[in-house]
Amino acid sequence: MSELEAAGMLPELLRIAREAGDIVMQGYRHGATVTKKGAIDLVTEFDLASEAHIIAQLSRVYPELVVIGEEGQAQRAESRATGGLVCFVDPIDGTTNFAHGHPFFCVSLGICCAGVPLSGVVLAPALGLTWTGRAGAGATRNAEPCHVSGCQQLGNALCATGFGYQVVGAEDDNLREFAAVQSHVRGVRRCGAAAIDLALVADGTYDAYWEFMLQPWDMAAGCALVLAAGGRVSAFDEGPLDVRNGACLASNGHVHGSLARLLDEARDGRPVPLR
Ligand code: LIP
Repeated sequence: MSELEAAGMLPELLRIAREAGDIVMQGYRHGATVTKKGAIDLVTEFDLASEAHIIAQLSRVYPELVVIGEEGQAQRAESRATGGLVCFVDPIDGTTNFAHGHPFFCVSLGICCAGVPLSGVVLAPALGLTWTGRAGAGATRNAEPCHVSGCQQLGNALCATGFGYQVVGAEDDNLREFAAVQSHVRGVRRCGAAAIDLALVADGTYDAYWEFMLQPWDMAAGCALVLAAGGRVSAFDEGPLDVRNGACLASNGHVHGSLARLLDEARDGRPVPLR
C-alpha cells in the first residue's frame, strides 16, 4: 500500500476506533479482569477484545496493510525491510489507568511508513475526546480543526512526560530529566497515556512532551497528529523520529530546541542552572 492510499484511510480508521471504544467502555469501571504482563505492566480482556476487533476490521478493509498491535494478535510481522505502510495499534493506551477506573486512556491507530508517522486517530471514550490528523493535511479535535500552541518560551510551557514499565534501576529512568524540566517550565504532567499526551500537544493544551522506552503503538498516531497540527517530532538529539526507536520528543516547534538542550544537559548529569 502506498502513502497516497494512506491519505484516504482516516474515515475508516475513525469508524474502527469508535467501535473499539464502545467495546472498551463496556469494561470501564465494571471490574475488568487484570492480568500482569510484567511487574507493573497490565492487560485486561478489553485490551484483547479491542485489538481483535480492530485487526479483524483492518484486515477486511485493507488486506494488504501490515498491522502491529500491542497485544501481538496481528497476523503479519513487520520487518525493517518492508518499506510499505504499517498500522500500529494500541487497543487501550493507558491500560493501568483503565484498570483503576481513571479516565485517561484511549484507542490509538497510527499509520507509518518506514517508522515515519503519516496519519492517526486517538479516541479517548471516557474523556469524550477524539483526535484525527494526517501529516501535512491538518488535525482535528472532536471534528474541529486544531493546531499546536504559540508558546514561545520554555519557561511559560506546560509539558508532559511518562515513565516506562521497566524504569526501576534503568539508565533511562527519566527522573533526572523530569527534575530538570520541572524546575524550568510552568508545569509537567504525567497522566499515563502517551497517545493522549501527544494529542494534547497537537491541540495546543500542552506545549511539549517527551518520553523514553515507548513502543511504536504508544506514539505512532500521536506523533502524526502533532505533525498534522503544525508541530515538530524528533529523536532526543533532534534527529528524525523513527517510532521504532523508543524515544520521542514532541512540541509546538517553538520550544523544541530549548527543551532538547535541557534534556541533553540533564542526561549528561551536567548541572542545569535553575531559572
Ligand atoms: C503506556 C504509555 C505511557 C507510559 C506507560 C505505558 P500502555 O502505554 O502510554 O506513556 O508512560 O509506561 O507505556 O502500556 O498503557 O499501552
